[in-house]
Amino acid sequence: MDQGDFSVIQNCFTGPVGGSFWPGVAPGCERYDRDRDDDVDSLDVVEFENCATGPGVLLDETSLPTDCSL
Ligand SMILES: [Ca+2]
Repeated sequence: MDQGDFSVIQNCFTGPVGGSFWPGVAPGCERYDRDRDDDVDSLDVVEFENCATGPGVLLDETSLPTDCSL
């Protein structure tokens, strides 16, 4: 996960009340709703950032960054 992924989560960002065009999150944005409460808000962004690895570095699910949970 890197800046490229961050640009995607920015496009999926709904704020705490969910999307204005979609009920909940837009199609394709479901994986960014990390706490599964039908929005992509700052709490989801923090969870996302906890799993950041660096430019071009794939997330290794067998060796997650310290604060990352999937
Ligand atoms: Ca959420």
